[in-house]
Amino acid sequence: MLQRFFATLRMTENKELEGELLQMEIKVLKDILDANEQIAERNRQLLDSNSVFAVNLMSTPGAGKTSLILQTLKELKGETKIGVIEGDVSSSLDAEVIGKEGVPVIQINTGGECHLDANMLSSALNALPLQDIGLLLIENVGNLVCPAEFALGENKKVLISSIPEGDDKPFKYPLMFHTVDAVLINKIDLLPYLKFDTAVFSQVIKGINEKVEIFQISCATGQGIEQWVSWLQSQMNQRYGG
Ligand SMILES: Nc1nc2c(ncn2[C@@H]2O[C@H](COP(=O)(O)OP(=O)(O)OP(=O)(O)O)[C@@H](O)[C@H]2O)c(=O)[nH]1
Ligand SMILES: [Mg+2]
Repeated sequence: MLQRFFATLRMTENKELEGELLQMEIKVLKDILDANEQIAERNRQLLDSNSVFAVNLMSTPGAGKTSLILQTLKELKGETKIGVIEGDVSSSLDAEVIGKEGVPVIQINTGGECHLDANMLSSALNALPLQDIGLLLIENVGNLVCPAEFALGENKKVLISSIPEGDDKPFKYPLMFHTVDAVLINKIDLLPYLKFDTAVFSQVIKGINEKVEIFQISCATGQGIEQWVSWLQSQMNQRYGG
């Protein structure tokens, strides 16, 4: 929103003024990200003091974030106490779906913002019974740009890419692919019907981010969910012990 505001201001014939406005824009954005990082650090400390492992789930709209949360709940419900934060521009539809599973869930409506930020997360954390939670799944707003820039205080960032989106997204949104710890290629049950080269896609992602973990999953059939969940458990164990 802020970037749009500055872009409009910069639509001037005066090159000197345009340069000054660009500098001002860069400074304002840096200040916003610095302030966000400070709050994210406080969130990190709060989560850590309660031994809560937090995962920030990001994707385009409809790639399967809520479906993945449901599958993860199904696999882990007996073993790990899970809390969920649902981020959407508006509505509480996803929180209602998750709430039916009997886990604590908080809906954040960003009211137009295309991402969650650390301040929004801080309010939601205050409303959750953190002492009773071992794993916190945070569904970010569906977007491949802004969520990559705003730390929340999470332990891991996970991107869900889905087959219908096409395999060119790492070229178009490199920061997102560079930022995350794992990429889940979802909807692989649709591979027979759509053009998507998973081998090339994985190779391109590794070129951007050599440490990233890549899983092929289907939230519709359950394929690959076991591998994702066992990676998640190993990350939690590394952080807080088994
Ligand atoms: N075929 C197929 N459909 C899937 C799969 N995973 C999710 N879907 C469908 O994709 C649609 C979107 O899934 P959601 O889980 O709501 O996606 P989301 O990322 O939470 O969507 P937003 O919250 O709106 O951004 C739904 O119709 C799901 O049933 C999958 O593995 N295969
Ligand atoms: Mg959703």
